[in-house]
Amino acid sequence: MEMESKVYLLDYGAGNVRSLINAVDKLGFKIQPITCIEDFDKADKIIFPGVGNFGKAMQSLRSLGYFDALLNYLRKDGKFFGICVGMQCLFEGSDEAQEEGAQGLGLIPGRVTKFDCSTRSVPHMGWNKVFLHKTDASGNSTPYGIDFKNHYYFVHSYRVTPSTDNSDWMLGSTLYGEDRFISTIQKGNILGVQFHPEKSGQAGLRLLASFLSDDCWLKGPCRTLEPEIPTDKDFLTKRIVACLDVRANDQGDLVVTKGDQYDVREEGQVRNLGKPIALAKQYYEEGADEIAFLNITSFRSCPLQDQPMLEVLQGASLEVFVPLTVGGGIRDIANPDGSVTPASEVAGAYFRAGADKVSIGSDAVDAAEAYWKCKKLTGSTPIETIARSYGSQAVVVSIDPRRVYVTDPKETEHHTIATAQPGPQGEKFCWFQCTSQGGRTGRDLDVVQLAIACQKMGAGELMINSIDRDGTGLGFDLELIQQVRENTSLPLVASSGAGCSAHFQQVFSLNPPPEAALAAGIFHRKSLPLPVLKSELVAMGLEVRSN
Ligand code: 1PR
Repeated sequence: MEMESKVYLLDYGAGNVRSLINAVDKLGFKIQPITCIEDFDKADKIIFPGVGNFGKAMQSLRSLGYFDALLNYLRKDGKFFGICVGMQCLFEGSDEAQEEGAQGLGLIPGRVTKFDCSTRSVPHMGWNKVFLHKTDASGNSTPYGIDFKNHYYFVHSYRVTPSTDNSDWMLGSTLYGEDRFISTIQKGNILGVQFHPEKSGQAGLRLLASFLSDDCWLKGPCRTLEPEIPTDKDFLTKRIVACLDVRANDQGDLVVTKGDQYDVREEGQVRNLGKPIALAKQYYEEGADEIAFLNITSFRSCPLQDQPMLEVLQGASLEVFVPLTVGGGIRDIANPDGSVTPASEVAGAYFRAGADKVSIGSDAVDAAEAYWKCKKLTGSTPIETIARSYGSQAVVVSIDPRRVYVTDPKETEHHTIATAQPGPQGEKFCWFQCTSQGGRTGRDLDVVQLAIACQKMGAGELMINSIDRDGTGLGFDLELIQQVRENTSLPLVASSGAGCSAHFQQVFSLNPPPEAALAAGIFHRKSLPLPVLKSELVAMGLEVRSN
């Protein structure tokens, strides 16, 4: 019977709603888009997965004529689930929206404001916990299946701070550093979360299922809990990213491969370590917090409709409910008829296919070099155009640096470090040179220059590979990560060289540490499966997400 209830999706086309649709589908429900004002009267339930930015969301609601219809629906206590910006829109307004007429729905007192980025990385990106402030009359302490034991996936730069005016709405709060913000709101039939249930693995699917199946605790008076909120420590986990380097092998099959210092051939053949979608599903089930797909032959030109990774993303997003990143070939694409598909359209195609973030390699190096030539932003680089349309959190820059040794820092104008791993001639200094085309071309740009320029352009995260460490199992290049860390406040993903769990512990012991660590070979070769890695990290005292 419940299968027939009309669940509507309020979408204004700003990013990846594919995962939410897939999650609802996976749970056995059907969801249909709202296409006209009358749909608000027909709906039994509405899900509003705000993606992108507050101003754009509110302007879209107004221009589509949905503002009043949604407000009426909410005032009548219609069943509603707002996700991320979809929850923020219920408040009075947001500092994110400069546009005129971008006030919020004003249902809940309070304003959405930005995290302070002087003390920690912004956006708040990753898996964190929700402290619950209410139970139902019977003392059920996991309303909607939300459980303090679980972690949920957050990605946002703006948040609402609890106040006496909105305390009756606050169902859950979360700490980021010492900053406590509202992460779940609920009153009557209206529910909202700052995190993404469709990206929060099994814990998120349980919450969605609870909303969809009416298995709610909403009826009857509730009791207010005043949980002890520790203010000295948040529960943001260290993320573990499983990376799949994808390319066609010599037989033309799309396979996951893996290089040693970027060389993916063994006895002349491309290493074949499995099929991309099957491996992604396996790593998701084993507890990967994120999956990255890199098209490592993206330097070959290929029109958008022939991009093999689109199909991979479509397939993976049916089965994988943690964030998906896709990289390789995110740039302006020349088509056979001479036309050009701009990078933001290429990215848009990947978001619609199910990606949450795109990762930009070679094009970021070009853009950073151009930036340092004139020290001005053009507004037209792929990083800028994609960040403007889809938000900074959706733009990762992937760096492929290699060490260049010098005996004296005066030999170069690049940012050098004194290294504890001297060069082949005993050189005691080095700089980290950016490369493009997967390490094929060395550039006159170092990682510090790249990181600074990309942050200015609006990138949301940096993935730091190392050609020297890739596939070696010798551990992450801690000096490289440290140098980038000291020069940017962007969230960092340390990559290349992981061989055992102690290597993760080392990289997460940097001060300040990177937000995530990525590995490939140890998972593909099963020398350190994800469940073993995670349990060893827990034993080492690190906050990681349990499956
Ligand atoms: O330049 O925007 O088209 O993007 C190309 C992308 O493809 C870049 O992100 C680049 O890093 C990647 N890439 C290109 N060639 C290779 C190669 O290996 N021949 N892969 C390549 C980079 C590095 C990581 C690897 C980690 C962890 N591979 O993806 O997964 O080093 O490995 P490990 O744990 O086994 O040490 P564009």
